[in-house]
Amino acid sequence: MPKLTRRDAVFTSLVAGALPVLGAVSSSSASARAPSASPSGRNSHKFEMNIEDTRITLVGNQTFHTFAFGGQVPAPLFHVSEGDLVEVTLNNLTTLPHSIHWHGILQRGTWQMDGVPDMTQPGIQPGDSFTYKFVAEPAGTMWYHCHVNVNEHVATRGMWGPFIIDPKRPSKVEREVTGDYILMFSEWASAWAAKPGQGGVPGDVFDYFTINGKSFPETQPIRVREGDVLRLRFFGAGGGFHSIHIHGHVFEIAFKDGHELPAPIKADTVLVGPGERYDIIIRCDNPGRWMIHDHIDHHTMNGHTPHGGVMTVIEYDGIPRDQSWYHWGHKEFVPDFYYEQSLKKPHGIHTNPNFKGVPVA
Ligand SMILES: [Cu+2]
Repeated sequence: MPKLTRRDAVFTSLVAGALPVLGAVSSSSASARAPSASPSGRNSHKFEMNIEDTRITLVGNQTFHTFAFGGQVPAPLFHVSEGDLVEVTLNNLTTLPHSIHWHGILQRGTWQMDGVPDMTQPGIQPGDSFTYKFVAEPAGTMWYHCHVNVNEHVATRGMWGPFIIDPKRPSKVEREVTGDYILMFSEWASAWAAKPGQGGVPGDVFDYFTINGKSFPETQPIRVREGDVLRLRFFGAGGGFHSIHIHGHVFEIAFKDGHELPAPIKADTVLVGPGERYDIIIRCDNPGRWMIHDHIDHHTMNGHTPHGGVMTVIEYDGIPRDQSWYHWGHKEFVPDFYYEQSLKKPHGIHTNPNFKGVPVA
């Protein structure tokens, strides 16, 4: 096993090679090169990803030590088609063992790729690498996370990212969608912020709450036009519940854990539990400025300060944003905060500088 020192080489495209499990593939990388077709007619993707010690900032001065896939929280977006072949080589550059569980992916015939330490594989030790190979199925909103000491690594160290599998045949509502957004909810106990290798224990006091690793006002607005049809993909990425309420609209809960519901549920609030995904469809038919927030009320605090945490806003085009009292009146808008631009790019793996942490020596 060569010593891995490529902290900056978060992703590299691998050269074409033979896959003993899945057959021959060629490369697909963060540069969004088109995937290749294997002899079976499936597209194939080959990625490499590091796990790094990083420090992210949730909001203000509140930082947190993370073990970050690709150096970022949330981790890079995997976006592929149903039935694609995926090969991911994971390099552990940290000082603790890790793995990846591909949550929601069936691993038919590849149960050894399920990423559970001492159950399906040994943990990937510091300095070691492991290559996962599997078929991307079923379609839907899936995700990936470490499965070593999940109480710490998933609950408080940010080891999670989205894995979106497009269906071979999109449904009617999927064909209507004009904007696709990823919102991963989690919570943080600041007592453990600077104590990697510890924390995530019963009785923890969670005092910071985030969407995609940021607390309001470091979250971003969702900017829409009247007539847009939004798909918001909610993920319970940490160990807590999040009761997500949207003002001014009746949305449809259309997918549960990636699977389309036979009868969508009309609602204005959806409770997202740990590990769950809900995809909701919002038809933008009510111009204005509308809150999206966690209705577990203290999840809208940053420590002891109200007006933070899991909050964002739907801003319609044409509604003035320059009122002096509007909290985000002079906000510098950061695109792709919800991977909404990456999701429109060709299939592959998509990094996101918004989520990049600072390396920790
Ligand atoms: Cu881990």
